[in-house]
Amino acid sequence: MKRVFSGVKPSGNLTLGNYLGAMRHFVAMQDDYECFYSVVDLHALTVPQEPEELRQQAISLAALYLAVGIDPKKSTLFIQSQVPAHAELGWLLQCMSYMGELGRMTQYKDKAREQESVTVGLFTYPALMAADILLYQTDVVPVGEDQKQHVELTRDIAIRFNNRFGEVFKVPEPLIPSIGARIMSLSEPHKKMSKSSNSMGDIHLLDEPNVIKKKINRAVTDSEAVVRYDPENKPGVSNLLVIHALCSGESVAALEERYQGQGYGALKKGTLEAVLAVLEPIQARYRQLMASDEIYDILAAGAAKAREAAAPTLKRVKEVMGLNL
Ligand code: ATP
Ligand code: LTN
Repeated sequence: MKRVFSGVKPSGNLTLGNYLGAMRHFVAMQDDYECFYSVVDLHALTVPQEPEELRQQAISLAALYLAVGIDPKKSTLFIQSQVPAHAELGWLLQCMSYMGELGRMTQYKDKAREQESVTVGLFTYPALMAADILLYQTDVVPVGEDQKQHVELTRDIAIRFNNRFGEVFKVPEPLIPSIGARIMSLSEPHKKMSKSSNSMGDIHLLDEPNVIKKKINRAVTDSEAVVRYDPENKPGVSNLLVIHALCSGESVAALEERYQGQGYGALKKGTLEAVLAVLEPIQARYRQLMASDEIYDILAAGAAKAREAAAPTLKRVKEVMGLNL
């Protein structure tokens, strides 16, 4: 079976963007691939975190992985910091990465602008992400559009490493969904919906239904009053159409047809119903999981499996680099 790896940072409340652009696909891939899914807490540390909050967010994210449908019998779910090979290979790959290529990463440039002081970890983060992926000899990395550049860098690092030291790493492919790879903010539809922005434009997976209603009702549209998919000229309306389509399982074209001649009120009402139909069952499962201790056992077993799967690659890397005295 081919292998899948992907990770989500425990850096805030997950958004509908995380779900539609990434996690929904994680669930769909479980039957056809051997999947490794991680709560990448080491990555969250690239910007300041409160220790207690980070711990809680890591557990909450693990519960959400399960609530959206990750099945621990099929997939390996684990917390990154419980598998030391990530940090170890991360360092080795930092020594195979160039300042120039890391400096070109757009996520770094965007996040660096938002920070008062920028840590070295924020800069070298893509080398750690490459380690996450390459440790498991991953074939496919399902991610949203914003992570494409990092997966491409991972490929470059893997190829460079293999050229220098021999065929150690599988060179992975990104898998970016054709629709929903970049869900936009409802209030600023030219920006991506983001879990760390804390605005009315972001629908969180754990938002109360009345909060979601308020956010969708206030979503920015335009003055044309025509429901048409045109991301360039009608980013707000197009974003609502994509969210609606992905949540209700209909095509964007079918929705354009359905809402023809109706105002944006009808589109927003339909979008709200579709979003709640997806999120309410997830929220119910999440509450159940958080009320039990089951999750700790699942994560301990996941970490043990991940440690075992990661060990041969790290051993081989150390051998070829001359670290096996
Ligand atoms: P932050 O805003 O804290 O940087 P993030 O949501 O961008 O967080 P992650 O939580 O690590 O970052 O993202 C997990 C996955 O969700 C990634 O594959 C990412 O590409 C995807 N993703 C994030 N935001 C969106 C979005 N708005 N639309 C589609 N996919 C998204
Ligand atoms: N960089 C990603 C999170 C991430 C990831 C990974 C995704 C860390 N390691 C490995 C896929 C594979 C982000 O910021 N969203």
